[in-house]
Amino acid sequence: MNLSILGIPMDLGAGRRGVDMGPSALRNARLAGALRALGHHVHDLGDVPVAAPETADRHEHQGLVFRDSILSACRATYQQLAALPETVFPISLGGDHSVSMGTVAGAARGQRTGLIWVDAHTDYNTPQSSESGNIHGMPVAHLTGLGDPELSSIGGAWRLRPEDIVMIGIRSVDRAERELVRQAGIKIYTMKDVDQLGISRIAAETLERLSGTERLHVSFDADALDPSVAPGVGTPVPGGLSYREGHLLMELLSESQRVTSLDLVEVNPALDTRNATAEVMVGMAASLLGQQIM
Ligand code: B3U
Ligand code: MN
Ligand code: MN
Repeated sequence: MNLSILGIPMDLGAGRRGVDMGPSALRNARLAGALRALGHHVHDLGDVPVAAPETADRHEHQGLVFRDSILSACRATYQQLAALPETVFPISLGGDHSVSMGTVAGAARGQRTGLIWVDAHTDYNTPQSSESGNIHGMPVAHLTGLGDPELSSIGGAWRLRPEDIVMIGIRSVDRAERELVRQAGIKIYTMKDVDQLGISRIAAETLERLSGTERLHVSFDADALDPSVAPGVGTPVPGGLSYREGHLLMELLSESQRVTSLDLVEVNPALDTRNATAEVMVGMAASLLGQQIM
């Protein structure tokens, strides 16, 4: 496959600094080499320009911290990805999860797209429901058309349908956010569901549910994994996916040959131990892109 890597060194959407170094950490953990070893053609597009928090206008547009700078970076991300040939598989490197307002819309190429959101959090806050004002807790709501009108139209008139979203690994949802997720009808697999059903059944149900979509995007937030496996994240939540649960999910999605794009986000090297979290995430990408045990 032709893979294109795009870095979005963004930490404006998160409550803690340092996640802007995620793209460097993932490249340092030999992302491109691991994927080339699987036989792919890998092209690195470099990084999208993102304002630094020290110089950006924090101006809290209706409670949205750094809204204008995040909007510009997500628009630039969208434009780069939307311009790629349809046969190219984009891998976007965050950055905090606000980048996905641009990556999912761009990778969709205007088509009906299923979204597999692997995360401890549902990231379905609106500016009204958010308790923090941090935009990385809001990307999915904006992708479905809720919230700030400009953030929700980064991909023009294209929208993600709530019935085309499946979330896996969930264990931290704000009170008002929970109501929004329920109302929208998004399919959620909490960690309790992972424990009870097992990840292989969840993968099969997810693929079945999203069988009507033309494209399939995986957005992998490092904090979906247990903090013992992925310590370098800004908002660690105990009780996450094990190393093998993460890999098995990626392996089963890989077998389906239906996934068309990927995000690796929320890797924060400033909070990591010897780049372990970036290395684990590179492993997840390799499993999604065909690496097999035997
Ligand atoms: N739900 C909280 C916390 C949060 C969301 N995503 C992350 N943290 N990484 C919020 O701020 O919206
Ligand atoms: Mn997230
Ligand atoms: Mn998260």
